[in-house]
Amino acid sequence: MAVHDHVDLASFIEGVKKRNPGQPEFVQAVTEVAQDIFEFIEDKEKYHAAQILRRIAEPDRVVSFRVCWEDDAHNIRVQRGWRVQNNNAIGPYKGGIRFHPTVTESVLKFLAFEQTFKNSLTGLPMGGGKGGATFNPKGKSDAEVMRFCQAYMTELYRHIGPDTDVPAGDIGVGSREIGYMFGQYKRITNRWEGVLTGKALEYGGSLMRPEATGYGAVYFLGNMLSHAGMEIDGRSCVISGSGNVATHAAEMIARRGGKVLTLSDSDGFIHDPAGMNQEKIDWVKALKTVRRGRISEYAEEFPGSTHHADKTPWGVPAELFLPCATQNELNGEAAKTIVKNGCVAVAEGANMPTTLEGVEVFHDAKILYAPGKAANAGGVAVSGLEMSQNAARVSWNTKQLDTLLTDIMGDIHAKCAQYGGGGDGHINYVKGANIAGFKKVADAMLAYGVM
Ligand code: NDP
Ligand code: 2IT
Repeated sequence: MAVHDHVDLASFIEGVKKRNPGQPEFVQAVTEVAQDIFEFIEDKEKYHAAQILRRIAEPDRVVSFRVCWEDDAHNIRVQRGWRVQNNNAIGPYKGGIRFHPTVTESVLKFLAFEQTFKNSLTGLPMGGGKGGATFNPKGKSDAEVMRFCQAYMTELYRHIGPDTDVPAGDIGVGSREIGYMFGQYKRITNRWEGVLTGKALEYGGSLMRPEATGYGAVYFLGNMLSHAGMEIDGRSCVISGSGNVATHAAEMIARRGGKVLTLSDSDGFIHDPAGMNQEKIDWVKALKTVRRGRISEYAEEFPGSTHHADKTPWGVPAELFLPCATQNELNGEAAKTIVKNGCVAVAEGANMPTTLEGVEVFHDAKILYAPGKAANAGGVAVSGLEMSQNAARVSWNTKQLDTLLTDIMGDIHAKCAQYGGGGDGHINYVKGANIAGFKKVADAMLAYGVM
């Protein structure tokens, strides 16, 4: 057998940095995965010889395009849009679309890379992709959002399809935006097909999709706790964000007897020492999706709660933490504070919310720590189920879908335990998720030969 030159981990990371200048988020995501994969493939020549990790860390393609639209004051506006198709070894590219001013090619490449492992973990046939634009929906009228979404889809439609690439929502893209984009795809192609997920129920959406990411993260948290002989009931919980993922995570924590103390947005966080019940959470959902207001208004509405401008919630002592806003929102210092204050578990609803330093702090402290690619996979899993329902032209009920979601989150936990379990019974969920996610994609790629 031929003996191949193996690059070591340090040279591999150096290469990633060199090939992706000015893309720190992408380098960060690849670094985190590479550490575990190098250990796993050390004695497995076939993955080295076929350069599998090097190939997964090089997107199949990155499409970038101009999105031009007219605002209500008749100004011509120009934004940049992208679709990153990272890897379709195990199924059509699949992943959300993000509209936010902080969107860059680096951010979308990291998200599409992570998505590849996450989608593999769900057990469903979905490859990894991600898209987005530098558009900021905040403060825009419905008509402006509609014109932007139509302009974005007018370019995107030629790159996607139900068996090619199936986008969904992410930050700044919810039911309203999916509606405008799906309508435009249908108008251009004259085809009604399951090309997007996260659709409303009237036109092919799936029950449980809005809830799936937040609920799934809490199911995963529950699995971690019960594996360690604990439960959610009676425990305090700090959540960041106040969008789709955060509000549904809060709802399920409250339903399971936990006490949700905080929510946040990019202007600060609110602290409610009394905890949030369903009525308060419903109020936040309406604030964010109907009135499109700011979380600071919570403190005016509910006596006893306070707003902390321009601050993150990590200093509030609690046992459970669910970062559900955005990448790198929880750094090493915040992780130290969280550990010092007696945290038992962290489950990431957001994608890569913890910096590499923060992850190291959690690992050293041996708390239960689930990375986004495992804990927030429930959203894309139910997206996969939406694709199945669209393809079969059927609609499943809430009970069926919740059972499937519960089982998928349980299976992901089991895979993490299989590949991340140590001799002392402690599970390294990052390692487990990285290896289990990698293995399925890698083995499919080996089957295809060199491409
Ligand atoms: P939403 O747009 O519904 O909500 C995003 C929330 O995060 C808002 O509260 C927003 O505050 C806050 N936020 C966004 N950017 C920043 C920032 N730069 N700094 C501080 N706060 C910020 O998005 P989702 O809830 O859908 O997504 C949240 C996270 O979950 C993202 O990381 C996403 O990738 C991830 N995710 C989402 C899934 C889904 O199904 N929707 C599936 C899996 C993961 P503000 O209003 O001020 O912008
Ligand atoms: O990050 C994610 O997994 C999502 N934004 C959901 C992707 C999807 O296709 O449902």
